[in-house]
Amino acid sequence: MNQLFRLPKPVLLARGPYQRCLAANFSAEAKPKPPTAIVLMNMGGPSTSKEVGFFLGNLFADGDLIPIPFQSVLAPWIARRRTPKIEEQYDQIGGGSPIRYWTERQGKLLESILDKQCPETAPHKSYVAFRYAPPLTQETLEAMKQDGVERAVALTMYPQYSCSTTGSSLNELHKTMDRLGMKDAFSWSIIDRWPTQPQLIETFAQHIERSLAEYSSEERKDVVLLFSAHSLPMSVVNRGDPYPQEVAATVQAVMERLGFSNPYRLIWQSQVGPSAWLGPKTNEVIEGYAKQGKKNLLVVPIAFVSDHIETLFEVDIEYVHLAKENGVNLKRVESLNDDPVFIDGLAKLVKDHLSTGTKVSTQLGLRCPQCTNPKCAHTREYFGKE
Ligand code: GF9
Ligand code: FES
Repeated sequence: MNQLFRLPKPVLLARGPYQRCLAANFSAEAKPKPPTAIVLMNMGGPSTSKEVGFFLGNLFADGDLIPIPFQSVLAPWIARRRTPKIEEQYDQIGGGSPIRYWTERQGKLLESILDKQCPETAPHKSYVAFRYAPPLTQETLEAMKQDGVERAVALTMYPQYSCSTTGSSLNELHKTMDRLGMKDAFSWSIIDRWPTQPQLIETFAQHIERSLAEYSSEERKDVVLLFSAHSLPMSVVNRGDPYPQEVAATVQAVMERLGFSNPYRLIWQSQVGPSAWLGPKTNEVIEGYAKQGKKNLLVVPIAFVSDHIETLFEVDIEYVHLAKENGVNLKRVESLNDDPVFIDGLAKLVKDHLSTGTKVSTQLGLRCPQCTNPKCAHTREYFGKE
């Protein structure tokens, strides 16, 4: 493992806010310890339906996600064309995405556990860096600078790594620091994937068990578990993206934990446009199993850790409706959100990361076999691989 960050500066007085408060009283020189930043990365979502246009504009401008020619000209045009329909969807789930609420809450809860469990790196301060909605990477980096941060951990909130999700966030982080002249401002390490983190698996398993308990005992063992993840374009899969394998690893671990109590499939949702996407598609799976006479389907969103449009609209409204039309009962397990078992797992993840001195995972160093994106090389060079 690479030795990465500067060792913490020696602290004269005992740690913790109470002690530092005393230090401030007795010694003008004793500076407060700078916080260890934990930067939670995700795609973000429009907090109100008014922000849909801005969100989509950023999404279609992301060359790591959607490489289109004349992107800076075409992105605003495509975004504007799609905005009304997506605004309507957000209106149907209460007028906006809850992802900022959940991510900030996850960060705050994480902070307080880490301050108790890791006094060496305390105080910890959580930040959110979204790819397509505020707070964007630039805003977050400026806040960190303002707060005197020296040591920072980039924590992806996508458990499984894809170049279209975590990869894009990391490329954006590096590019924004470069643009702002902040490449020497912080000492970084990265938690880039955690598809089988034990408490992640435990929380999924508990949420499934809680939902299964709602069926009668005769029905229960025949409930089909549908692990549904956001799909990828086949061009991304064939480039060698690690996401399908890592999502499958999560599913396997959850089913092992459940003792393979129920029949299950890993299926893929949210395909858009005319190009080929990874399947089977969740909507076609619902229709297929309805035809085969299945009575109960239980959807488990396996690639997001909090509520978002793909669960609240696509599953809870669209797929529930589709299932009803096809005469099959469809339910969804609760998202992880602020479940204490899950948050404790996040804390364990960060604690282990800080204590081992890992800079990036071994796997981050290996680019997709067919990667032609120069940003992927620059990012790895900067964060410590290649
Ligand atoms: C994704 C998670 C995993 C076209 C948009 C109109 C493209 C895309 C994705 C992958 C999100 C969340 C994966 C495209 C083009 N991608 N979505 N890739 N998204 N949409 O390449 Cl957990
Ligand atoms: Fe996967 Fe570049 S697209 S490393």
